[in-house]
This record gives sequence, C-alpha cells and structure tokens, in this order.
Amino acid sequence: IVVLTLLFCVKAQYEFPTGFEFGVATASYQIEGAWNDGGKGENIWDRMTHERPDLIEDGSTGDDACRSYYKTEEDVRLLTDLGVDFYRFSISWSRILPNGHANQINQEGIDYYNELINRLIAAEITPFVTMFHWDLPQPLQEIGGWPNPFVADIFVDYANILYKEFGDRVTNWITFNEPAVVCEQGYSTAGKAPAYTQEGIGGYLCAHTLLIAHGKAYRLYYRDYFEEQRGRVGITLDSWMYMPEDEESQEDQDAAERAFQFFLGWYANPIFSEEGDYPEVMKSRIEAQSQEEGFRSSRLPSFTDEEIEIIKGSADFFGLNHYTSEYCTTVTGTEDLPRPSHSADIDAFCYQSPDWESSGSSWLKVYPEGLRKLLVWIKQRYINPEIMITENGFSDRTGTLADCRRVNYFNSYLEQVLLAIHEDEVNVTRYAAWSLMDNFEWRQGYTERFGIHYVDFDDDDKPRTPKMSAFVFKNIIQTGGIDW
Ligand code: BGP
Repeated sequence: IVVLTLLFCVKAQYEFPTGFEFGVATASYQIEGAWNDGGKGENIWDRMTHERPDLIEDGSTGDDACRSYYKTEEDVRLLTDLGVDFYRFSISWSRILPNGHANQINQEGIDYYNELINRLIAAEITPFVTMFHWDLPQPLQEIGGWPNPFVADIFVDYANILYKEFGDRVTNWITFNEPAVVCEQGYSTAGKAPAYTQEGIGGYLCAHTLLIAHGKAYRLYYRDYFEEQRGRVGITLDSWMYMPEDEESQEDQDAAERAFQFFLGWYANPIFSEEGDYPEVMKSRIEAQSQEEGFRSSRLPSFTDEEIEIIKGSADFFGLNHYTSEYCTTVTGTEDLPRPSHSADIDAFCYQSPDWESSGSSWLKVYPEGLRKLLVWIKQRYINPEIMITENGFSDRTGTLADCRRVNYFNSYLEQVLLAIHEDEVNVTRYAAWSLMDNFEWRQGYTERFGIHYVDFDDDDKPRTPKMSAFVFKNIIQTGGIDW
C-alpha cells in the first residue's frame, strides 16, 4: 500500500510549467466543407473522393464535412468555452489560390480566414496556422504534384501570400503537416490522395521537393517578414515510437533505429541535425539497393550544398504528431502476429502489441509510455529543439458523449508528457489535442471519430456537442494538472 501510495503521489506531483500552452487541432479539408463555394478551386482530396469513393471506407467526401466555412462564430465559441490558449487550423491552398498559382488570388478565401483569425484574436486565442495539411490544388497535381521540383517555388509563392495577408496577426506558422504521410502514402503506397503507387520512388521525390519548399518558405519569412512580424515558423512531423522487440538484441535495436530513420529521420535529419542531410542509413541502403536493381543513381535524390544551407536549421520549433508505437525486428511475422514493413528499403518488420488497448482506427493502439520515450529520443538526436505536440488523440466508432476511453487516453499520454518535461528535461511547450470535433477522417470518412466535440453528420447543420473529454480537457487547461 505504501508503495502504491507513493507511486500515486509521484503521479500527482507534476504540473504543467507556467507558460505551457494547450490547444486543439483541425485541418481545412476535414472540417470546412464548402468545397466549391466562396470561389475555392478543386484540390486533390475533392478529386479523389469524387472519383474514387471506393477508397473511402463509407464512400463519403469532405464536401460538407463540419461546415466550418459557415460557422466561424460557433467554432470560436467552442474554443472559448474550452479555454484553449491556441487553435491549430490549416489554410486551404485552393481557397486562397484556386488554380494553385499566385497569379489569381481569391479575395473571398482571404476574407474567410481573416474573419476566423480576427475572431480568435478577439477571444484571446492564438492562431497557430498550418499552411499545408494535405489538400494540394488539383492543377498542381496535374503537373505531377510534389515529385515535380518546380512545385517548391509554387509553394513559396503561396507562403508569401499567407505571410503578407495574415502575418500581421498570425505569428505561429507550420509549413507542412506530416510530410511523411503526404509523400509515402500519397506517392508510394496509395494510402492518401493522390493515391499513387510508385513504391520506393514517388515518396522520395515528393519529400525532396517538400523539404526544399519548407526551407525556402522559412528563409523567405526571415528575409522579408520577420523584422516586422516577429513570428515563428516550424514544421510538423509525425512519428510513432519504434522499439526493439527484444531490447537485448542488437539486430532488433538496429531494426527499430532504421524504422525511425526512414520515417522520422527522413525529414528531421535534414532540418534538425548537424549534417543537414538525409540520414546516413537511408543514403547508403537506398543507394546500394538501387544499384542492385539496375538504377544508375540512387532512388533517393541528393541535396546540393546550397539546398543543405537552406534546409539545415530551418525551423524555430519541432511540431510533433504522435498517436501510437510499434516494436521492430528483422524477422517476418506469422498470421497471428503480422509484421508489416513500412517499405522494402527499411528491412524492418514492425508491429503493435496485441496487449495494447485498441481504438476505432486499425493503426492506433494505446501505449502512453511511447510518447515519453519518443520525446527523449528526439531530444537526444537533434539539436535540442523546442517541441510542440501539434496532434495527439484517440478515435472510436461509437460517437458516445461518455467517451471514457478518450479521457483515459488524454490523461495517460499527458502524464507521460509531464514525466518527459520534469524527469527527462525535454523542452515541450505546447500540446494540441486532435481534434476539436469529429470530422472527415481521410480514408475512414465519418466512420471513426476523434473529436472532443460530437458532430451530428446526419443533421444538415452539423451541430456540435461537447463530449466528456471536452470537460476533462478544459479542467486540465484550467488547473495545469491531471486529475485522475
Ligand atoms: C493525422 C492527421 C490528421 C488526422 C489524424 C487521424 O495523421 O494529421 O489530419 O486525420 O492523423 O488519422 P486518420 O484520419 O488517418 O485516422
């Protein structure tokens, strides 16, 4: 009993440091709706959901989603009720530039985001803006999308317009959300729009353009806007915690390390490490594999010195999206315990423990300790970045308002954040829950729900109702601690 009580005390003793900020996150395609209203152009998610309903679990689209385009007042009221410090939302590129290019600006789109930003500021909520959360304008896909290197400068033109139009009030910018998902799933494994399947090629080309686009957008801010606007520009990378199946086995440790480098290091190394380049293990493995396969040069493109200069150090903070973890080994699984590899180049088989609690998403199993381990991993590998958790959350398929499992998820993951801050001295300064409300969840459509507000999608007005998790989250924000 004494031990248990002591343990409990340790749990309760930590609080979030003064200045730590809480928020919630959303993304334009997932909530706005109004897909062809207000002068907006078509994007790759409009196109894919319209042409390939078979790719979405319930055959749905984001045409209406949560109708947030028409509901800025109501959404800001929800945020005010929660008491959040910031709201992380994304801007729809096609709403600002209907054909993707800077030569045709849609004033209605600018007006919409101005209204949202102004309402947030009036409510003393910091706007935390993602420039790109997956909804590439369709005309840019027609010229190849991200694998086309010229799309980097086209993105920088778009970023320039965002800084110019909103930078007097928006001082927290995220260039890209989860580039690994954009590139790997968009151009290699067909998991997300535009659903191409050029495995081992498309993803690497996409990432190369995207990293250059990110670096250039960052440099542009410091060249033309920082002096006046005094803001910060970062990027959001997603990562699971990859652990060796057998901690004692060097082979398993190496497999977990490769999984990390091929997924997170792919983007984090060029931006946040001393070398400012792709991880060594990626470069050498892909080069060797490519040669064996008959390519004259590596399937992984290389950066010029000038590009490295642009990309290295091009982030004021490390945005992190984290949901779940995996064990890795080099041995293939069995039918009972499949061990899917992320890519043939990695040579690691990673899987989730059947003992972990499941959720409404096939890929999301609950392992809170993974978040603390991951935060420590990032701290140790990179130049001690300021980490902002820009997404973390739990899905179900019930839509229940008594969402105890989501409450437990937030409590247990946040407890690990506290441990990372207080015991491991990781510099974590923000936490955003995914998501403010149930929304269009990409390939799962409306079947899985991540919201702390319930949305009734059968009602044309898409009314929102707070779930238990909204009240618990509000309490955490108010008290700065977790109440179990
Ligand atoms: C993240 C995305 C979010 C959100 C979440 C849930 O990867 O940044 O946009 O959707 O995951 O994932 P999913 O909708 O794929 O289940």
